[in-house]
Amino acid sequence: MTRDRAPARTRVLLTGAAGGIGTVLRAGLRGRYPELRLLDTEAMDAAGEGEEVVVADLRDYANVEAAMEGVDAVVHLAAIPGEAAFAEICAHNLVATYHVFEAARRQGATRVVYASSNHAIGFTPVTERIGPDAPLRPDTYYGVSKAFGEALGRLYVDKFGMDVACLRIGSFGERPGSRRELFTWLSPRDAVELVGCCLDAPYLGFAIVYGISANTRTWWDNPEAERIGYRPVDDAEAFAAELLAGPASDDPTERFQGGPFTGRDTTADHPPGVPPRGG
Ligand code: 15L
Repeated sequence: MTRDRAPARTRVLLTGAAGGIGTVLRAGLRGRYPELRLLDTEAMDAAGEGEEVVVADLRDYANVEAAMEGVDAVVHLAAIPGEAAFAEICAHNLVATYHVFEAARRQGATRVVYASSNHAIGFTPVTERIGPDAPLRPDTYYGVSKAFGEALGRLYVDKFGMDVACLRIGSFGERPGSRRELFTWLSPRDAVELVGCCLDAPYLGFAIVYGISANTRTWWDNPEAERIGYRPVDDAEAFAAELLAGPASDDPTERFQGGPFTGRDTTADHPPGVPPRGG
């Protein structure tokens, strides 16, 4: 099924609104939809015109269902944004994401824009060019949690007819900060544009979209981005001379698209309360 007209959005819920990407989206999407409901566990700047602020923890389902009332689309950013003990990832990324999808379904929000990550495919070698259908190769429990969110999105599309975009975000920031980020950079203005396209596209179905700027160097084919009308304008190449100066590194994690996340990370080995094997 396809629809040909952009859906009218009255209220958009943004989770993780106080975070780095959330703050940029808050400013960039302001005024584009009649009401932006901004949710985070952290206190935020007071609501301006067309904004509501909700301080709540997504691990508690009742909070999520209350925040979803009257919402017709959700941008779900809230998560632990990197590797952590599995128990923490489980609570903040897996359980909270399930709460968001389920509350959306129950409250009649038909569209979810889910902040996935390149770390869902982080163990893909840098010698490979991949698209949205590439096999999942998570590089951390964090990456596994993002793969879980994508699978959950697929379920809610197939079973309940929701529209879901999973954004495999690369490296968000004012500018790329490393050689790897020449391939993975997503600029703030392109991030706003990308999320706006996901909210406004007449039809999403299930879309996996790489969240990157118009980088000259890329590992990722992005047909779904084109389909929803995303036209990024920034290119990390503008920083290439500076980032490529100096000797190349022989760090083995640079063989994989997930970069440093593919290295051995001991924080994830022994969740609190679970003794190391043999310990
Ligand atoms: C991510 O998913 C992280 O949240 C962020 O901190 C960066 O590490 C980014 O990926 C990246 O791959 O550069």
